[in-house]
Amino acid sequence: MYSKIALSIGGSDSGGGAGIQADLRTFMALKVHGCSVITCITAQNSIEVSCVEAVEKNTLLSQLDTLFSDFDINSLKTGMLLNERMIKDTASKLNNYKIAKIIDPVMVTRTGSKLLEDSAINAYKKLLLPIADVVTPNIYEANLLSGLKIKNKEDIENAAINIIGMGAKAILIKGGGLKNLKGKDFFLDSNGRKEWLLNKIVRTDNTHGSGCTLSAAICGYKALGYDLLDSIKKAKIFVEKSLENSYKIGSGPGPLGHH
Ligand code: PXL
Repeated sequence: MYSKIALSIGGSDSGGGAGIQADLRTFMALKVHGCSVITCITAQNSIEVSCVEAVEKNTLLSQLDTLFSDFDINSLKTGMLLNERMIKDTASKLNNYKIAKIIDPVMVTRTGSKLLEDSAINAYKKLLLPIADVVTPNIYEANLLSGLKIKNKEDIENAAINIIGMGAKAILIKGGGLKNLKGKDFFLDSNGRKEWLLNKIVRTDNTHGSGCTLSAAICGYKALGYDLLDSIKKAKIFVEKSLENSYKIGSGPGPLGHH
């Protein structure tokens, strides 16, 4: 029990539904020890993000150095990385770690708050996609990374090919942002292996943190030793169950019940 370690590099959600908090809840549910490198502090509840503050470079790098100097970390994921400076600093360290890296290119919350400055999109493409074992954009993020305007399944497949061309070993584009593609995600890897992954649609408004939970669960299953596609399939089932157990705590969308 708890013999594997996963690391989440991302932002704190004071509401406890997304970001680092969702990731640690996910790791715990999978019986993986969770470490965290906090990149930003957000002040948020279920309806708004009222403040975002990035940590200093030294605070970011020290968290990474201190963890890796002692722990045998098995896998890591990145979430909110706010700006180009933070992406550069993170990438400079990640290059040295020979473990599975799940890059969740967090750009905006479901309520429309920006979690990434516009100028940082190129830094994602240049610095993080080339070292990603898998990148997990939603439709909105896939549009920004690929420069396409995704409307249907065919567009998703084309965007995936485009983004794989930036150097990621694999990509999972989450279809949920399009009405007719809820629960349908597209996987493609650099060997050309591709698969549409389908899930039960869980009817709930309490979806805050579902993207974070998916990438954290992929990271957790990778830490436990599953191969990438199995980790993704298991992570999708984990999200499905957690959505079934989601609950409401404020006046907006509530968090998942990590199960
Ligand atoms: O869901 C993306 C996300 C990531 N990180 C933090 C967040 C959110 C969404 O609210 O708050 C800190």
